[in-house]
Amino acid sequence: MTFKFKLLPSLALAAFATTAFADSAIKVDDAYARSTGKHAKAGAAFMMIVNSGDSDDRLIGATSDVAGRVELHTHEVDDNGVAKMIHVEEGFVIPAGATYTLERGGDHVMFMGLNQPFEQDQKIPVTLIFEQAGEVEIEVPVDLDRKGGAHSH
Ligand SMILES: [Cu+2]
Repeated sequence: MTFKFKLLPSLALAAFATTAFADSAIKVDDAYARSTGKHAKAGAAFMMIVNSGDSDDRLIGATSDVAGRVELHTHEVDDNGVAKMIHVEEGFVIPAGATYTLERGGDHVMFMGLNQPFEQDQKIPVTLIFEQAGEVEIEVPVDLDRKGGAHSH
């Protein structure tokens, strides 16, 4: 009988943890990740970041066990019309009440030095680090077939 009593507190704790996460002003929708080819050493993740809070937040970094380094990147087209990726050290401002989109040809989370190439439907654990919301842990499904915008990575 005591067994049942011991079980209850941990269940209550788990429920609390879920609620705490749901209360965060930051929510991530429609995330997916991709890498190119079987020998890819790099990959990228794209997503929609929803800030339902009253104050601006800022995505300042990301970490993941799947890669040696994770950076926040954007694309810029230089004077010769060549698109290149830039490491955005100051991160991305997520305005209050707005949705900020990381998409192909634009801002993205970059994985460098992959431990192994991404496989279709694999879930990539990523911790996003926000100035206000702190660390937000997400799982990003790999979708190699997904079509991007006009630009490819
Ligand atoms: Cu990049």
